[in-house]
Amino acid sequence: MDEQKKISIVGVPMDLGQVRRGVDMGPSAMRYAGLLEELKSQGFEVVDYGDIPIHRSTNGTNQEQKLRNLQEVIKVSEELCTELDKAINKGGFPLVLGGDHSISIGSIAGISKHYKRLGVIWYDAHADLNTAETSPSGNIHGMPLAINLGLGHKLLTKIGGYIPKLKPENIVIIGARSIDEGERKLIKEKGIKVFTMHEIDRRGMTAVMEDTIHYLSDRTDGVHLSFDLDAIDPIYAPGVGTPVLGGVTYRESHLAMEMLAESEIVTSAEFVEVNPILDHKNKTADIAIELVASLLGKQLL
Ligand code: EXY
Ligand code: MN
Ligand code: MN
Ligand code: MN
Repeated sequence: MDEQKKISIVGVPMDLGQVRRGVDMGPSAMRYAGLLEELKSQGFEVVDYGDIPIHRSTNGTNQEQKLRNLQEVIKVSEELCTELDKAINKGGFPLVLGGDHSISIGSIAGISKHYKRLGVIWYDAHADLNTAETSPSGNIHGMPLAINLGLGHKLLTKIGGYIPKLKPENIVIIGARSIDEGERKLIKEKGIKVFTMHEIDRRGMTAVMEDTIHYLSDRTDGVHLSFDLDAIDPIYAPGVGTPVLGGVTYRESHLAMEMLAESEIVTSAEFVEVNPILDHKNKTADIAIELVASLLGKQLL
C-alpha cells in the first residue's frame, strides 16, 4: 500500500444487534490499544471521524419479535451509510470499527455504491446469512450478509436507497464453523464460496487465501474485508460475544492479512465484535490492531 495513503476511521459503538453488553466499547478498546499511533508509525495520514451516535429506545416497545431492536438498527445503519459515503468522497481507505456485526448493513450500504461489483471477504466463525424466518435468536448481527444480498426485512435491505448491495458470486466467507440450517441452504442455493475451517485445516491458509484473491480479483472492482474477531480461535481472541472453538489461529490470520496486503485488492475494511468486557487485558483489541497493521502492509522485516 502507498506510504502516503490516508486512512479514514469511523467508529460504530453498536451493541443492539445482539444481547451481550460490552461490544459497544469495541471502538474505544481499539483506539485505546493504539490504533491511530500504529497507523501513523506506518506512515499513514489518519483521519478519525469519531463515532456514529447510537440511539437507544427508552421503552423497548418498538421491538419486533423476530428482529431485536429493528428501529434502532435501521437508524444507526442509515447514519453510518451516510457518514461513510461522505468519508469516501473525501478520499482515503475506509476503516470501520465495530460494534457488533450488524454494523455491516450500514457500512456496506455506504461503500458498495462506490463500486460496480464490490467483493466482500467475510472472515467469521459464522455465515451471518440468517433472516427473520431462519434466525434462531432474532439477533440482527447474525443477518447482515443476507441483508446485503437483499434478503430479509425491507427496511434493512433498502438502507441507502438501493437493493442489493452485493451479488452472491462476489462473496467469500472464510473461517466458518457455526452455520445454521437456513444459512446452509442459502449458501447452496446461491452458490456462495465458503472456506470453512475444514478447508483451512486441510489445505492451509496459504492455499485458501491464494484461491480467495484469485477468485475476487477476476470478478470485482473493489473488495471490502469484514473481519469478525470471532473467526479467530477464542484461545487467542476471547473478547467476543459469540465464541466458537476450533477457529483460525493468530498466525494464520496474520498470514491472511499479509497476503491481502501483497495482493492490494482490499479497498475498505471493518473489524467487529470486539467486546472488552469479555476480554483478558484488551488482548482481542490488541490483536485487531496488529491485524489492521498487517492488512495495511506492515512487514516483519
Ligand atoms: N447464527 C447465530 C444467530 O444467527 O443467532 C449466531 C450469529 C452470531 C453472529 C456473529 C457475529 O458473527
Ligand atoms: Mn459476524
Ligand atoms: Mn461471528
Ligand atoms: Mn504481521
